[in-house]
Amino acid sequence: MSAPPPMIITAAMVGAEVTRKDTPYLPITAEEIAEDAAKCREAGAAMVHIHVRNPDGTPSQDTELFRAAIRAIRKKCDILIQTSTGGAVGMSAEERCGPLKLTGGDRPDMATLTTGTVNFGEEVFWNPRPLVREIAARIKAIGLRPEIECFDAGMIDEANVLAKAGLIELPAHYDFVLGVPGGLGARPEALDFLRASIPEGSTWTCAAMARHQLPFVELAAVRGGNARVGLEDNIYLSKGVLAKGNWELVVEAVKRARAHGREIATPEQAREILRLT
Ligand code: KMH
Ligand code: ZN
Repeated sequence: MSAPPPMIITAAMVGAEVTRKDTPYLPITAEEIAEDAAKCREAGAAMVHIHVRNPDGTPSQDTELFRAAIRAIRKKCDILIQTSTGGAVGMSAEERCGPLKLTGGDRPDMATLTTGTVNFGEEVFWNPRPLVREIAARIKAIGLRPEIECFDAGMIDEANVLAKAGLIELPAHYDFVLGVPGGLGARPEALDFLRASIPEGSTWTCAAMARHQLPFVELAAVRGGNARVGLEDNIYLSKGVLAKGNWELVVEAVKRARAHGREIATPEQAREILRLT
């Protein structure tokens, strides 16, 4: 059997839900995001998944805040930048598409696309089909490939429907988001079912929540996939010990991936693996 490709480590740095009360290490400003992103790159991350925040720390999908963050990151390093179109629960499609208004040198390298509705803690991450089609069309219009966010198995089937409608291309890249309360649980057999369900030639990343994050880096490493770590999904390096930044979670992820014999992808290799333009 041939060796798996280098493993892509993504740092989900900011999110929309974690606050400075949860962890003082959450980056909020463009400068803070860029500084942590550069350290993530140094530690081995090939990509960052970013949200942005207003100066008071509340979640935003504002185009100009994304522009500032993207410029600040690119000034410091060559890490790939994936912007969220999920935003925060309750945001409109228009609001969520804020980063997709960035073109030319400020265009992100990739954007997320959630293909179905899911309970999200005590709330609902609302993704009705017309909204999903609209976001998919807008990602396509600026020439990006989406990362299909799968909080549940049916979201893979829905991606097939979008492909039939010409809104995304297959094979695609999927992110299996496991362990969100209300979504699919972080169980190894769930991961195995999902990866067996995606179209031939597709690529996948696993983003497991909270205490599952680092163990699932190892499962992904063994299964030849990729992994996402970071403060959006988990603020702890170990039980009761806060990670001192996204970079510290990347350091640990890289260590665990290497222990399972995986090489770590550079941004250039990740661009090729993910077929990004
Ligand atoms: N904040 C969640 C409601 C994404 O970035 O595409 C949605 C989310 C997904 O984080
Ligand atoms: Zn996100």
